[in-house]
Amino acid sequence: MKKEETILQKGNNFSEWYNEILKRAEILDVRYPVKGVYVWYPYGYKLRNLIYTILRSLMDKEHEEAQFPLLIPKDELMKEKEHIKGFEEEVFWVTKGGSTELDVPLALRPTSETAIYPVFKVWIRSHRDLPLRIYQIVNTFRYETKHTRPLIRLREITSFKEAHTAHASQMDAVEQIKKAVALYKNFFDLLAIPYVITRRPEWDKFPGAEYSIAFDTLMPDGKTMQIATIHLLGESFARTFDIKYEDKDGSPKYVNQTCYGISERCVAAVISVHGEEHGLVLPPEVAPIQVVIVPIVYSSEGAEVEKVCFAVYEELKRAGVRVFFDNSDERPGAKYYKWEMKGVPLRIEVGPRDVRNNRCEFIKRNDFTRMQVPLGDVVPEVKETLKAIQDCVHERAKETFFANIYKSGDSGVGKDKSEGEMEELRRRGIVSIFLCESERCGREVEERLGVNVLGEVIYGAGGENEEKEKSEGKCMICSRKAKRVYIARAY
Ligand code: PR8
Repeated sequence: MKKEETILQKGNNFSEWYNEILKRAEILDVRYPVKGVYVWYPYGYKLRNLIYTILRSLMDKEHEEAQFPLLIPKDELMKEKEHIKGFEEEVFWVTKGGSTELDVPLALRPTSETAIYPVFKVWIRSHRDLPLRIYQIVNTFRYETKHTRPLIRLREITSFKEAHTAHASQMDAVEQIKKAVALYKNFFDLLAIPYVITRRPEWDKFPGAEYSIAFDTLMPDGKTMQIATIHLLGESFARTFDIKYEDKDGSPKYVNQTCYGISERCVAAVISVHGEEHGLVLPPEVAPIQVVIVPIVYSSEGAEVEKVCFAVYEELKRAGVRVFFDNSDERPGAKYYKWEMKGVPLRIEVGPRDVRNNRCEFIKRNDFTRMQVPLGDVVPEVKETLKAIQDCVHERAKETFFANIYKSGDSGVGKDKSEGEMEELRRRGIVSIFLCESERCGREVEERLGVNVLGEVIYGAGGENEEKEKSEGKCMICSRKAKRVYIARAY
């Protein structure tokens, strides 16, 4: 590609690249005058909707979609002690109606446990009502004090998919956790986003949960981003909100609960992981426009070219492909630039010579390779090529991701290693080390290396076998028995 058509190199200054691409590809307008609150452009919103359509279709297999209120009365929000301790500083409050002070201040939901569980209490009566599995896709509000970032750290999370389930026993709830992990794996695979899965350390679990499992991906600057979490709540919320069911033998029992969530960070991941210096590279599964047709019209044969383009357009549309025919007055070069920036996976060019030879030309966005295709084969060739692009984008992302997961030796990282080696580890993507469960050792690693402890490895560089693969050693700080954990600089 020509030099002037490139934008910033994403590796060198990811933050600048990211902000530039959100603007130029028309994903998000960041000019709204409230910190951490942004506007979706129509193109960005289409991308968001396609991603959430996939998520919905996966969720709908075993969950029902519902919708709960945005406002939570203060007394409900304050009920679960651990939960509110975790969220206290992040809550936005509504305290007035017009000029009248409200009797009970209302919180804008930071997440909806305390809005949903009082309703679960009245919905759940008997064992026949279980399992109950609902989800909603709504906006939530968090008064984030860390540096806010579009799609990544928001004060208004616009696309919070939260699932809440209730079960008859802990065993059933744990089974649900496994299903949620499988569902999220499936989801991120379709987005071609690689991930590791860890069990978060005790001190970093969701407020009120027994344990938390998280998916993290790697951003181009070497920092990880948490893209999904799954929490076992056990009976803690059921006891607080008195959610009981009558068991088969007539005895009252508390339900056992789980919840799990995904935000528009999944859109940020698609943009950041796949994009490059020419703009977005969208996996065909989620591309608002999968194919753009560009006529190359210089000569008297223009009308003929347009006619062929239109026929190809009609044929692809009928075949269910998301196709756009760009017959605007712009020069072809300007069109290429625009659609490359927006990440359209496949461009079809038709010029006078192509028309004479009854063919067209395919240009793949992911590697800019070209191929000539007979007009009669366009539909099957497009379908095959889109599938190949999807796989290729995924493979490339996985290659980069797994090349940036390192295993440190068992001899200890902090203690024995030189400053140079420590700096190297800090700089790298995800590093696996041995660390015991104590918060003191975890915090020490975080401080000394300037990283975050992601947690015990459930699914990592070794795939499903990671656990079996030498998963026990000595803690790098205290030398006690320890498990493999991942550490990384995290968003
Ligand atoms: C729960 N309750 O709330 P979680 N901006 C963008 N994305 C965010 C932000 C933010 N400020 N904060 C969190 N996320 C549970 C599960 C119902 C559902 C994203 O869990 O607090 C992160 O990817 O862990 C996080 O993993 C996910 O939302 C769920 O939030």
